[in-house]
Amino acid sequence: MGTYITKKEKERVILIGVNIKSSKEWKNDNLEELTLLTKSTGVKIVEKFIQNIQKPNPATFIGKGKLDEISEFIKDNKIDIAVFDNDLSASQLKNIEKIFEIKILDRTHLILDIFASRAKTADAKVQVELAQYQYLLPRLTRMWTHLERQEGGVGTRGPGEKEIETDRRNIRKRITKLRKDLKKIDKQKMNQRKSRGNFTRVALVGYTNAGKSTVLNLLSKSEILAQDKLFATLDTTVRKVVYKNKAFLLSDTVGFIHKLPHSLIESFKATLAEVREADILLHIIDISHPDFAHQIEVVNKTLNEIGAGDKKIILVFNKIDANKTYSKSEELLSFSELENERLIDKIFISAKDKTNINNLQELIYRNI
Ligand SMILES: Nc1nc2c(ncn2[C@@H]2O[C@H](COP(=O)(O)OP(=O)(O)OP(=O)(O)O)[C@@H](O)[C@H]2O)c(=O)[nH]1
Ligand SMILES: [Mg+2]
Repeated sequence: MGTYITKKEKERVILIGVNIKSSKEWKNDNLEELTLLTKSTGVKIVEKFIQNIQKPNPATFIGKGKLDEISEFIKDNKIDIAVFDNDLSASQLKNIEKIFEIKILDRTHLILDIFASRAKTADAKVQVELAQYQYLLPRLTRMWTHLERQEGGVGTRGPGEKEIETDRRNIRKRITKLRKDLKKIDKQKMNQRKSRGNFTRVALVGYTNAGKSTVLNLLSKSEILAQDKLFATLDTTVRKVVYKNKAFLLSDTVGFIHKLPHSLIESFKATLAEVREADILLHIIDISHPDFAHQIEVVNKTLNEIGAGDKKIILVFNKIDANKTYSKSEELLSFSELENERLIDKIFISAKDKTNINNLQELIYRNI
């Protein structure tokens, strides 16, 4: 799918979020996560806008006054892209684009874009492309046409702009083909899993950037890409780990995030099978993150969605080196979410400083 063209000049971006007063849902972190997500695409963030509203405007999501204010800012500051922290309906997208006259990305589009730029293996590429087309199909209007001058950059690693204008039928055909490819991948992966024998299977899960790959590297003495960037890992890696007289299989996979696009979850079911079929989950938590409690909830919710809601879990609180007050977070373990019989144990570690890794090994050993 689309190529990744590096532009000479960085695209200038504004971020837009809302605090919805009627919503009980966890709210706005001053767009911190959206900032990280956006930055990881290499653009320049020029300004952030947050509006407090009672409920989203059905036509334009944010209110009229704010729209005008932002519109003016866009013109005065030569902004190329506006990124929304929420998901927008097709008609909201179109309406806002008419007013702003620049490229609009909603949260799902942005995440899909990041996944597209990270996808390296054939499997990951098929899964991301399928999710992208599913996202685009209901949004196939002429909304992108005035952007044809622009090439590459964030938000265009989807199907090419020209392609979008061609028949929806072509895209449907492509989706059918990708689904077939995905089935083949599913089968291959299933056979691979069968051929691995009867080892106990342990899967690393967690919010993106929590330290899953770092833990895998430590426990299996291998070298998976671990990076300070969101969604560094898109594929599943499985390693055989031998500790004392026991061997088990340890897998590392794609990280979760608040509002992970549903189409991505669907496409990544094959990749996430390792989690679904695991005997034990090691839930890695970045305890140095101010929002880690919310991240735990997001991971639990996502586990339910992929059919892994009933797995035994060991909570691994990571990055204690970066959070000196971690002992206090023990209190947080009284969370209703964590008080169930699925929780078999918990441990505090630093994968970076290799603190408590022996105890983690012992803990896994005792439970397999
Ligand atoms: N300070 C500190 N940083 C850590 C620790 N463990 C991992 N990190 C850093 O956190 C960042 C993310 O680590 P990864 O292992 O790539 O995280 P991940 O969960 O695999 O992330 P994704 O694959 O993107 O979902 C890297 O920069 C790591 O070096 C730790 O114990 N302390
Ligand atoms: Mg990783």
